[in-house]
Amino acid sequence: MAKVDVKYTKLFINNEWVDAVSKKTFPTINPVDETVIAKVAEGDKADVDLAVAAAKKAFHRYSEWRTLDASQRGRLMLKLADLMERDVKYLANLETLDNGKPVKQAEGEVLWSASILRYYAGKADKIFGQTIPADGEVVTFTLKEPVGVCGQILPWNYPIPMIVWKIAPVLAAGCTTVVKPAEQTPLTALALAALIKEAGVPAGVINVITGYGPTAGNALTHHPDVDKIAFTGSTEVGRIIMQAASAVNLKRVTLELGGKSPLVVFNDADVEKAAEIAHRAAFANAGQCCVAGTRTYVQSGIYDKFIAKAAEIAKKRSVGNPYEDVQQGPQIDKEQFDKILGFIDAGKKGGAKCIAGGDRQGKVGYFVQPTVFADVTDNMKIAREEIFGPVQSILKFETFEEVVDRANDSNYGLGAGVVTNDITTALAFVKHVRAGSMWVNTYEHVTPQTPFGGFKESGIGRELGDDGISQYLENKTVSFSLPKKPL
Ligand code: TXE
Repeated sequence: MAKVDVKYTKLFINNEWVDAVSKKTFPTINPVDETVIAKVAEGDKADVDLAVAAAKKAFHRYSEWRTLDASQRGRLMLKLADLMERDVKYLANLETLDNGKPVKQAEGEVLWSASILRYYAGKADKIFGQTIPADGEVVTFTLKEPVGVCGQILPWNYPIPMIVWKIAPVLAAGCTTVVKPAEQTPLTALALAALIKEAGVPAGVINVITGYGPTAGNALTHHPDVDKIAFTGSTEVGRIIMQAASAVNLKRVTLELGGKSPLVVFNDADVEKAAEIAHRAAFANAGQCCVAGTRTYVQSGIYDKFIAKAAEIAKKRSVGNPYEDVQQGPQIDKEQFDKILGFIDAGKKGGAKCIAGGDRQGKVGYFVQPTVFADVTDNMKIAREEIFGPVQSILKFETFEEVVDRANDSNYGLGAGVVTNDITTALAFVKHVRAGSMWVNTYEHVTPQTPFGGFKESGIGRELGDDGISQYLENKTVSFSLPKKPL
């Protein structure tokens, strides 16, 4: 196991490291060997109040942050991206320690996150309104203004990318924020906070409160001085957050929630390539991916060949110590591990055919074998609910119309994929399947420029791309009365 120095375990408020008001701490666990890595400050309402006050002060109309040129906000973001690249090894090793993902993958995620900061850095001084030919004797224009103090609640599956997805548009738009990382993975958010300070971001602009959802998270979503909540996590908590956001004031809300995304393979596809695409779609990040393509629909003409290949690839997938050259580390925690094994059990008992994996791996740590079920039918639990683990369900279909209906028969609508060489089939599929991201002959291609988010119960609003920043802006309309209509 690599030795990683855990440098930061306190709350980050107003660019200072402080203990929780209660002095309480909570343990963060290494999912490889189930040992305690560190004790981290357990923030609660009193700490959230302090952090929101700091964020509010930093958003005051005459503050350093509000009076900074927009281009300078971009410069700070570029600096932060450079610092992330400088510390890529440290950040990746820390991420692997806390989350369990393979360290090579973690490195890629740090670099990808830096590219997102750079994308939004370029936008900082390109946020502007319109002039509008309004009726009457007026000159009318709009101003795009920062939405204000934000509260941002993060999941544990991609800790570094998730904090960057959230803070990049905050910085570009000129907002301020209080971030609450997931309790399973608090360490890299704190390491990033240190870089935010080093980059020169003024005090109070970004604050990080580590702690639990029902306490710290709840205080943030109910705080009267928070103008907007951004959340990534389960649909269940998404509903709670939406209610909380309207309980005290009326916060703007963006939600990025769960999924049960379909990937459809037509008869004309190359079976080997299609099985590889489907494998990556289902197993990336140990299946802990909101857009994971976990419902693999395969047309009957190639079904038998496909399932044989899918099982072969899954059996070869390397699982083990994430500091070694493996494709998959452990699941995040005991709760998720038990939940996934429960789903595997339900798959077996429900009549699906387990053709790869089907059990835990080893005796210590939260490792699960890459598992493939064939002959899955639409009403089975494993075909309907989000498993969030390395489990692929393969279902057979006959016709285009049938599979479009079945793909859409879900409360979720985050991602969908299609593998075919027929452009008409691909475009018709893209048009008729209801999901926020569609991939043709590939899967999970997410870039800084591409809006990301869900239809139906997979969420509200979009992150990344132009849409991502618009969720951090208010549109103010200004009309000047004139003695006569201007030219
Ligand atoms: O999520 P939670 P959990 C799905 C996936 C997974 C399931 C449960 O199916 O198996 O959710 O995971 C904070 N007020 N996804 O329990 O509880 C919490 O502290 C305010 C999909 O980890 O939704 C954490 O910071 N905040 C997903 C964050 O919400 C609250 C990624 C997410 O935790 C809160 C993760 C409350 N009342 C899980 N309760 C994706 N979309 O990628 C909890 N939190």
